Amino acid sequence: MKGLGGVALVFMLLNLTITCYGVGLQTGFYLGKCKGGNVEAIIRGVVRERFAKDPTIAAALLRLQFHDCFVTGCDASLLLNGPTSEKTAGPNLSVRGYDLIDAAKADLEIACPGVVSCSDIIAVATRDAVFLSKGMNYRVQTGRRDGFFSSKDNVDLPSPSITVRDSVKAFGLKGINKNEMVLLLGAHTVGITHCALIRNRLYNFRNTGKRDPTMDANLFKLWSKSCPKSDTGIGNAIALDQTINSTNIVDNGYFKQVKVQRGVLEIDQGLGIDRLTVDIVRTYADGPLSKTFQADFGAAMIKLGGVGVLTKPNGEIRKSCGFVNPKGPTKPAGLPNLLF
Ligand code: HEM
Ligand SMILES: *[C@@H]1O[C@H](CO)[C@@H](O)[C@H](O)[C@H]1NC(C)=O
Ligand SMILES: CC(=O)N[C@H]1CO[C@H](CO)[C@@H](O)[C@@H]1O
Repeated sequence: MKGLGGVALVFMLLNLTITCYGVGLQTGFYLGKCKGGNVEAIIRGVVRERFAKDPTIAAALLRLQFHDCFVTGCDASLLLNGPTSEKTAGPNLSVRGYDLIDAAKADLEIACPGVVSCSDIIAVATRDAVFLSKGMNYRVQTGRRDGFFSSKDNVDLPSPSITVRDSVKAFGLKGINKNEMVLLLGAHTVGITHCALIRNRLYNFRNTGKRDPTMDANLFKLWSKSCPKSDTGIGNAIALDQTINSTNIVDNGYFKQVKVQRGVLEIDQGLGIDRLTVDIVRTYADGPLSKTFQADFGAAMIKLGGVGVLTKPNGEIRKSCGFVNPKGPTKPAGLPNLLF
């Protein structure tokens, strides 16, 4: 390949590559695109109805969006069914909310078939659920298209015992900086984990045979009853934000708890101890940035929503979120798989 042709191809590839990393999203992408329908209002209606029955849907959707976006980008690959798709991987444990995305998709396919991507439904529904949970109505971006591939082998989600340093690295690889990472972990202001994921902190911290010395003594007492050493199964549910009556509220309570050694997962408490992040935790707990937590969390969610997105001409608008459309595009010979 020589001369201008080669240069043009390089530019084309560069352009496609950039497209893969979030350029091309905008707020209100669907305005005027759904016959007479208002896409975001239709999604909001479905989320409102569910939230009224089950406010834990906010936690479910936040986790669902994280697990989708962190693995091969926000391309709804997590939603695809199949014997070896992403949702069959270990960390899918207790990911919920698939049915809500399907319900919104069904309504949208009636209003305007083939227009709204499943990956955008995830992003909009999550924002709506955050808002209903007293978080901010942040300016969610849309314009994503859905991917064609999903494999459990791609699932590289961080473990709850990841070190802060390694977590910063892992998020960095997705284009998310340290400050944004801490804010995103602030999503643990809602929802639950299970005894199985903290048993090591209670009884055998880093193979010492002892408890995690950074754990608040009252929490240890409480949990040694509800999560006894003798249990082996998944165990009881434990609120990720130990603020009383705040499991379904999106606020900075998580940071206040982490600041006083009441973080739940090892990575949660790690944020409040490691010198890389301790100052960020403090400023969002009760320092100057505690007032901007909601806006900053919203901005971090927008950033997460831009990871590895597919926009035109890549990806597709799935008809059904669990399945790739029957006749996918054919890949022109010689172009790398990544782009198709
Ligand atoms: C280092 C990064 C992270 C790790 C290691 C991690 C780990 C975990 C674990 C182990 C659970 C509990 C699962 C269970 O017991 O069933 C959990 C729950 C949850 N995570 Fe994370 N997480 C991380 C980052 C995030 C991010 C970035 C978000 C969203 C922006 C998020 C949102 C949630 C939510 C909302 C729940 C509660 C789910 C529910 O109640 O259904 N997490 N996370
Ligand atoms: C938490 O909620 C329960 C039940 O609604 C209520 O009785 C209790 O007073 C609340 N506690 C606090 C600290 O708000
Ligand atoms: C919904 C779903 O696919 N769940 C799977 C999650 O991962 C476990 C362990 O790999 C599977 O057994 C589940 O079927």
